[in-house]
Amino acid sequence: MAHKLYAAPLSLYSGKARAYLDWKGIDYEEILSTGAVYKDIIIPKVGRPVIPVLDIDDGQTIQDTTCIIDHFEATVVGPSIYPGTPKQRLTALLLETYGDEWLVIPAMHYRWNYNEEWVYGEFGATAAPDASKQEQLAIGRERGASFKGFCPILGINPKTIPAIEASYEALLADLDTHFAVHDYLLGSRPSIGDYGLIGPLYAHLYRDPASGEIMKRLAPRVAAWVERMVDVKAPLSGEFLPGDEVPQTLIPVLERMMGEQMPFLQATADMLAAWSMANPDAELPRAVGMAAFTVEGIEGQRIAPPFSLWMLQRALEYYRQLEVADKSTADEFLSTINGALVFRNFAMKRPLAFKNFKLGLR
Ligand SMILES: N[C@@H](CCC(=O)N[C@@H](CS)C(=O)NCC(=O)O)C(=O)O
Repeated sequence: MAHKLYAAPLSLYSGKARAYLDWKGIDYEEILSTGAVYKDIIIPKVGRPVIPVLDIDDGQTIQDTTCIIDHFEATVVGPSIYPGTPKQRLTALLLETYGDEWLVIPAMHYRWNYNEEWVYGEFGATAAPDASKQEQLAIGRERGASFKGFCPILGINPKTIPAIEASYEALLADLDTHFAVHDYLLGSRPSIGDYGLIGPLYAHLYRDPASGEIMKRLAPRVAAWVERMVDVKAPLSGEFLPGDEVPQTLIPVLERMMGEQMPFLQATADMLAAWSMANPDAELPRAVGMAAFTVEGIEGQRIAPPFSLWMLQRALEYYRQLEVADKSTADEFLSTINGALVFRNFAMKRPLAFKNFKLGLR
């Protein structure tokens, strides 16, 4: 019996899981996350309405794309999407966090400010595939409203929008230069970093029609990378670059992450530490308040989710556990990246664990 992936074409993290499972050559069946599937399967198993969810053929249920990926990385022999060398591995882990937890900002902005009507239809077609187009639109408006409602709390507003667009266009330009030479971030094999980026860069920024038009016009090589990622021609193929090389073309991408996301993550970590002192026995909330961020010189405020810290913790723990020689290689590499000092000195006072579909203090 094949594994079952409960997912949807319009969903950011579904795109990440699907692209990975296809490259890894996993036998699975994708099941659309309709209203009935949420009610009868997802909510009873996971406790909240979220996709993607994977039912493994042994009866286990896995939620969170990183956990889905790590399950197969641990159980399927053959090529891995985790590079084995320090600079590449660190780059890949950092860019997973950047894609998963930061590029959600441009993804949500372009979806809701350029594709709103279209995406209501998509929400409706997902929730009730057998309903009429008109019914789907009505259902989609209702379901989509709560997602659209995330925009202001993600820091998307008239003051920040020009900066969010300028930053996204600069990122596209940097990635377009990179993909002129390399098929994936670190060579001819996709890494966990590619899977972090594909979430926002596929469903919202490529597949939503008005966003896709922008990407194809400004950065056709990024669009071609998206197509390579989601339409897998040769599972389990390719190699990472030899000699632990991280192409120079990725430095501006890492610097953008260090400049925009890393100070925000440190603010989130500080807020989490204060929150956990004040609420020693409470369950972790999805956000521990609002924190400031700066994009292209413009300051905004957005919700500060501990989950983003759990993602960053993966990179931090990898970096801090390196043996002496690898650690100095990583340090030398980080010293070439503007803004990376915040990462090197990151103060994560409250380590986190993600267990039984819940994030908690470790
Ligand atoms: N970090 C998770 C995120 C899953 C997620 O946020 N999925 C979105 C759809 S793309 C969702 O269902 N959001 C609703 C919610 O979390 O309440 C993952 O990698 O799977």
